[in-house]
Amino acid sequence: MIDDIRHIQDRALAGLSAVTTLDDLAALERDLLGKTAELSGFKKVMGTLDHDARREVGAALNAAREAISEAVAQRRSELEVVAAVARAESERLDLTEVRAGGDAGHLHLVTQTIEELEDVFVGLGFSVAEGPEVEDDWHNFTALNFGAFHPARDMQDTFFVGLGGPREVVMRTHTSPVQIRVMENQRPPIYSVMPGRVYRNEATDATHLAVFHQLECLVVDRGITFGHLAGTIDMFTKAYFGPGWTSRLRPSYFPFTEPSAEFDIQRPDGTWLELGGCGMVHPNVLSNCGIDPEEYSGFAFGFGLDRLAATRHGVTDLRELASTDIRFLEQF
Ligand code: FA5
Repeated sequence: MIDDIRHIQDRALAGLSAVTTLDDLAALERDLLGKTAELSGFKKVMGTLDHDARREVGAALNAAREAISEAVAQRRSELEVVAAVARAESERLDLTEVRAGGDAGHLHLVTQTIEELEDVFVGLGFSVAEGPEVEDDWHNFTALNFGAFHPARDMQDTFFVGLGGPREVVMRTHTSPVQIRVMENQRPPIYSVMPGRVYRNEATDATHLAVFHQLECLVVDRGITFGHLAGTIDMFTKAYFGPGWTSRLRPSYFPFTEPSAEFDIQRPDGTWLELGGCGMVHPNVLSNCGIDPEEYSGFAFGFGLDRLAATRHGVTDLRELASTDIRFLEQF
């Protein structure tokens, strides 16, 4: 009887290692360990045995059931791994697939716009600078002449980062902090442009995004006037859009420029687009960066790149620029 039990156990283990699916394993488990299993039949016979023989057969039965249960569990975990690999394989997306027609993709419209504008400004003798998107309060606000409780801080709804003290680290709300970084690290003459991504805690609509792009322009030199500012804005408007386009300035307020203005550009059809802010760099800002405002003056302007690109390419909803729809993206 003991030999029969061992024999059943050996056959069971061989059967288990031959099973290749989880369903077949579940069926085999029922056959081997269920009520109608061959091993269960021995229980009936045990009643007819004497005490010692019963103990011996009982121990052999338990050992066989245990060995088979362990082998079932072991085989189940092996087959689960096989099934998970097969599932992952069937769900695999080929992200390297080249689309029909051999179009391997191209730069995003906003990136193309940044590169084109950099070319315009580099051609005029400007250098290109960059700064971090996670900024400290000093560069994003304080050095730009926003006092601690200055109401103008609320002009730009800010995303705060949970680092440092309360409200000490922000996602930069504009590219103007890069002006500060340039002036802290470079002595005049400064002729620099600073493109980059900025963040505002704003509801999005056709003309507003929460993550968008600006290009900042900073000039600091001896004898810089408001006329240089107006001329530079008009010059780049024509260089980027074409000779039929013009610009205008309207009085405005920014804490870091004095006087300040907003500038609009006029399309050939006569309509205006509000594009950015500008002004003469405030003497406090120059002093904050260790530049003597008695000796130097400067101008700065900053504008929305997404709005600029959308206007030139006839995109009517800025949110499309953040979409991943290939039918939209491949037009540019
Ligand atoms: C500023 O951000 C100032 N730093 C500009 C500046 C620079 C002034 C240098 C003086 C000197 P403002 O918040 O107005 O200003 O934003 C400038 C431009 O960014 C806007 O005119 C607009 O074109 C664009 N812009 C602002 N908010 C959004 C938005 N939510 N989505 C898309 N574009 C935006």
